[in-house]
Amino acid sequence: MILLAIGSNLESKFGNRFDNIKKAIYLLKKEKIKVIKISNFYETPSYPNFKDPRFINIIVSIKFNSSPDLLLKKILLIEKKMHRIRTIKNAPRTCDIDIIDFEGKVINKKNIVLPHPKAHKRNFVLIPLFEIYPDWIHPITNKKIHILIKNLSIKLRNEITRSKESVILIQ
Ligand code: PH2
Ligand code: MG
Ligand code: MG
Repeated sequence: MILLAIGSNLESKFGNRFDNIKKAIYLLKKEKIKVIKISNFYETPSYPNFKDPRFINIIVSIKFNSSPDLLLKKILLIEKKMHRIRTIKNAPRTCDIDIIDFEGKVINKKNIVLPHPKAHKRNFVLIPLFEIYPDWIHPITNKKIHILIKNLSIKLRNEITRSKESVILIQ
């Protein structure tokens, strides 16, 4: 299973935060990346910069028959097409795509760390992931996702809301 987290907290020429995520999913498909499941949209504050615009986040699972490096290359290309401008760390962005899990691989390289090193601490990863894969297990700690969610602070569990808007997956 390959899991991606997609987030947006800035409008772009393609539209609002929801439009940006939909456009990113469209661009994944255009890159011949098969999208298998999509969670609902979730809204959270921007961490750690609470004064920045709030994020919309989503988790998708994909089928991709090549290496994590090639996937990362395609992701960076899509972020560029989404007019993501890289300035300071955690600056608001039109589109951020992170690889959360790539078939349980554990990789520690300069450009790619798997599973995503913060995945187990992030409400905007765990809650949408639980929605589509309630049996997911963290590849390093082997903890089940419901345990990881239970380990989040009450604050983190409360400050995430599911949006009414959703993506309909047409295969
Ligand atoms: N991504 C970050 C930093 N902070 N906060 C939220 N709510 N959602 C994100 O996707 C996010 C973040 C770094 O990529
Ligand atoms: Mg990120
Ligand atoms: Mg990223």
